[in-house]
Amino acid sequence: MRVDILTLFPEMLSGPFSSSILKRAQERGLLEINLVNIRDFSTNKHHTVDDAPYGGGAGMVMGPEPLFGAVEYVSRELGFMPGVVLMSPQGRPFSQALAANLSREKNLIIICGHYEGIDERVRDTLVTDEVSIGDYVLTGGELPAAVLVDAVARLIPGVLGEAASAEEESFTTGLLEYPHYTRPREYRGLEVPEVLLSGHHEEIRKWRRRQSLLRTLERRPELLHQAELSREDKKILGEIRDLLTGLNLS
Ligand code: 4HQ
Repeated sequence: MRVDILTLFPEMLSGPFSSSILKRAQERGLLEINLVNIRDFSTNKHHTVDDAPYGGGAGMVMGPEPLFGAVEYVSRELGFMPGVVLMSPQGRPFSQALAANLSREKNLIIICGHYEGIDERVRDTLVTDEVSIGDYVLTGGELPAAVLVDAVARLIPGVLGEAASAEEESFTTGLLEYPHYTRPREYRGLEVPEVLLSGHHEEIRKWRRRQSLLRTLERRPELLHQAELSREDKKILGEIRDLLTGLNLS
């Protein structure tokens, strides 16, 4: 996959893609990240990219000209117009499902806005997908773009190891992860749950599933409505609910 990221601050994005798994994905030719400086497409003499809003008010708005210039430059290079994603708090909430859909694309252009945002005509004519990474306000779209690319890239076949992608399958059931432990078996008096040391694979599997369900019920109960639950899961949840009812917390 090739991703062209249009930004006024490319230096904000060189770090996140230069280490670990995303670095290796680029070295292996599975991922290509192109940072495009929007300012390079300003045609006025001071190379400005923003202006005061029509109708008045505080702040500045990124004008259409450099953004159209940058998108048209990239699409001409590609020979076609790929999906154009705008990072914005007004976008649709980013999710694992959206990451999975985007990971099937050959190309993406991502626009990182700054200041009060971008001229609405860019949204109306160039943007195919407006995406928010959460209900909080950042200074620009660069960190959201890094989050989106990270979540998408790890789903591209070959980017994670074989074992990790099989794990992915089972985790995409929509539950929270069970607790993990490694050596030593006792640390400062804190012990690893006995079942994990037992070597009883079926008991370990059941314990982990129960922990996942318990954690999800406690922390993110709304996830249980979407999750794929087996008969066994429903039985375990029933038992947990009975236990909590028995305690009669109130
Ligand atoms: N911004 N999810 C403001 C975000 C954001 C978010 C990006 C800040 C756009 C103009 N983007 N600029 N949350 O807060 O995607």
